[in-house]
Amino acid sequence: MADYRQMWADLDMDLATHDLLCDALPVAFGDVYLSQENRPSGMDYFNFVVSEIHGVRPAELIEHQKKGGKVFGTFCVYVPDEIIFAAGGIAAGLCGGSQFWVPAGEQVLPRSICPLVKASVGARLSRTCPFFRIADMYIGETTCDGKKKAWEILAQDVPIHVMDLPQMKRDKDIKAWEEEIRALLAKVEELTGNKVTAASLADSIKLINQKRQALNRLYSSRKSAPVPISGKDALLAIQIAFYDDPGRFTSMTNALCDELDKRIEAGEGVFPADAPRIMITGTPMAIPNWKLHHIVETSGAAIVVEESCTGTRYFENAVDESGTTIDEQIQALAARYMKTNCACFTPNPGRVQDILRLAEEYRVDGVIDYNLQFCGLYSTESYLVQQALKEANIPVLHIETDYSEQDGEQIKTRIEAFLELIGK
Ligand code: BJ8
Repeated sequence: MADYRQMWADLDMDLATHDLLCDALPVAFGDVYLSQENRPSGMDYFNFVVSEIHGVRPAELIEHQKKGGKVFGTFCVYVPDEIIFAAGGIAAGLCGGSQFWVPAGEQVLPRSICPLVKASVGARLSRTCPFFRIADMYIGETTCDGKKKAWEILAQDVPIHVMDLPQMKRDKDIKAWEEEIRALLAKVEELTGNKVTAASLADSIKLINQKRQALNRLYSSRKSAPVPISGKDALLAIQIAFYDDPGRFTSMTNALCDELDKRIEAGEGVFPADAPRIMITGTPMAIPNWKLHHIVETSGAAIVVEESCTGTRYFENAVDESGTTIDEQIQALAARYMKTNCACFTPNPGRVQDILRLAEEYRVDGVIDYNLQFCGLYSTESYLVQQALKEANIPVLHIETDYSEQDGEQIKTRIEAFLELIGK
């Protein structure tokens, strides 16, 4: 990585502790990613983004701020980036995916909170992530109890606007979400000093839809056998989608997909055509959480789809682009975002339907139901997910884990037994 120490110092980061993270990440990335064979050359861009993870993009965000722009940190796929970009702001996903930040989070949170929340709070309070330092404002949401309470703690340190996400999907809930999007728009206008117009919102809706289309294309390529890209690489791309410049991300992902199309035509893949095809469903895997994918794919199976927020929930369903007034556009945004099926909704039959549909589309041989430890929403919904999969005769394995490496061997043993059971 180039030398960004002055930038980090200007962000008031804890440089000594941050050095430890900078030393550890390239080793982990080398072990997990660079050890793969026959990777598409289009992954070079994503490798570069990771190699400069705390440098290049943070520097761009700071450049934006120097020109008077604002940066908004987000934590959930229900927060509509379109509103932020329409006001000339930049949205950057902030979810913490590293064990490195968990101890700092545990200083202010109970241990029995999911690692994603602990790492996110820890990343801010330990001053060891430039993204968490740069954001002018965080946009929280009322999805789970851990997050709701975490916002109150973070609010002592950074301005936060919290969106009140309904937990049902009746017409009145969709209307309520429209109101929340309106309130976000007003907040973003206030902070940026820019007015959102129907034209600027139309542009940002297109911009984000194009990113969704590129991800859709990437995922569709994984329906082929042999699969032209590893699950690990697809996961990396989608993790980067949360904070990269959307236009650049779209063009780099489309370039990668052009290469994957050629691979498919040539029958070229990264796993043998008969390798077991696995779907991951459940809680998100924020960067650099590559733990489960690494274990599964070094056990000989290919992960071909993730029904998660670092997966299909992030890009499925486009926003209707036909609206010509801000009111119509906000309605279209609310309608699209409320199609996402997170376990924080009740009832949530759409998620089970999505899982069964994706299992068919991606021709999966088995499903791993992945649960971040202490996420009560997903672990409780797991009963219905497993029941539906069993009824459909699709083998399923429930794995509950955190970000630490301690249970790696035990998980590997369970996955190997599961793959044996699948019998491929
Ligand atoms: S839409 S999955 S990004 S809330 S894993 S923090 S739910 S205790 S991340 Fe999520 Fe939005 Fe839902 Fe997706 Fe809480 Fe569970 Fe932790 Fe979670």
